[in-house]
Amino acid sequence: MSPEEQFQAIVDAEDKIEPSDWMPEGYRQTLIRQIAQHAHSEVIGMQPESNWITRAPTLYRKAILIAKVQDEAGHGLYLYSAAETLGVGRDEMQELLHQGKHKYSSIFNYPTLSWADMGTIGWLVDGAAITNQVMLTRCSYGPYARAMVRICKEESFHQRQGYELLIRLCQGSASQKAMAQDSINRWWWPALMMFGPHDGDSTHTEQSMKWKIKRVTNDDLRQQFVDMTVRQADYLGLEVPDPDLRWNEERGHYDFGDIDWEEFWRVVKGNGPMNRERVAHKVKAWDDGAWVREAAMAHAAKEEARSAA
Ligand code: FAQ
Repeated sequence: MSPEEQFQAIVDAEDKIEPSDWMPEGYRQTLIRQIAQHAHSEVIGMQPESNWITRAPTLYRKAILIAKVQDEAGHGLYLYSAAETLGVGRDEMQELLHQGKHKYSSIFNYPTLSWADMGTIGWLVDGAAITNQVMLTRCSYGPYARAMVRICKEESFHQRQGYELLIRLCQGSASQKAMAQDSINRWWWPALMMFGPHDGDSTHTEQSMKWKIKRVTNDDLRQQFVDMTVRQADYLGLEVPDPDLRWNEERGHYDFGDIDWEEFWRVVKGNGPMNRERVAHKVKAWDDGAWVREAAMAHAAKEEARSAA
């Protein structure tokens, strides 16, 4: 058997590929791209919510929001570590993100305009993230799959806190319910875009499915998300902003309207409502934190010298 055939046999047998195993260069590069993109999304994804920490309406909600934003930082760190096992450096990944050569999820380029957005992000954005990430716990690459198990547990907690926040708003005054409706109006379509282009337009799906990096296609995941979420919107008494949404008895799924793909590509290519601000803020945080990284390195070097003495 050639190394390629041996590799594919391991994947087909549902065994894991580990960092020291032989792997095709394309597999390595696909994983670096996807895991780095995922890590960057977690880190940039802290910005829309951290924007509301100082304005949380109660101490209870503030504590929850701080914990959630901190969790996202932690997810970024597990994922950067998983990417590093493939031979890419953390500083290199930061550099590529700052230069606009690495992507992050389109969803984080939209502004958070009201307190209800904290609920909607938990419900829809974390909800879409889990729908996508449950399949990644079965990814063929061991370090990524294992990181995803832990991340999914935390994401499902995030999803529930967001939904609970919206339940409270929807049981509140008319203006609180209107705030929740306005929020779902703005986040519904961007949340559906998180799953990526239609399968027919997806560059990587076919190969990634063969390598068992992805286990379910973009369109199938999006459908799963719609089927789950519409019922949750009904329970809240909120309208999903899609006039074409209806239950299809024959398919056993909801039919839904067309996504604005022009908007999707505009945001992915760096021209969404908040792209420039998000990257500028990230670069500033990286530069401002340089002294912390230098101090940590100096401390580690001192410790090493002390234990060698
Ligand atoms: N945004 O061929 P495909 C979270 C790009 S974490 C931007 O279908 P693939 C937690 C794609 O990269 C959210 N770009 O690509 C949280 C490719 O371009 P490239 C992040 C997108 O990789 C919650 C091109 O389009 N989750 O939310 C997007 O097979 C709250 C063609 O696409 C992950 O990253 C997009 N939405 O499938 C944090 C999960 N979609 O790279 C804070 C892991 C596609 O060739 C607060 N990633 N593109 O230049 C994945 O599962 C996959 O990468 C997909 C895309 C499904 C996202």
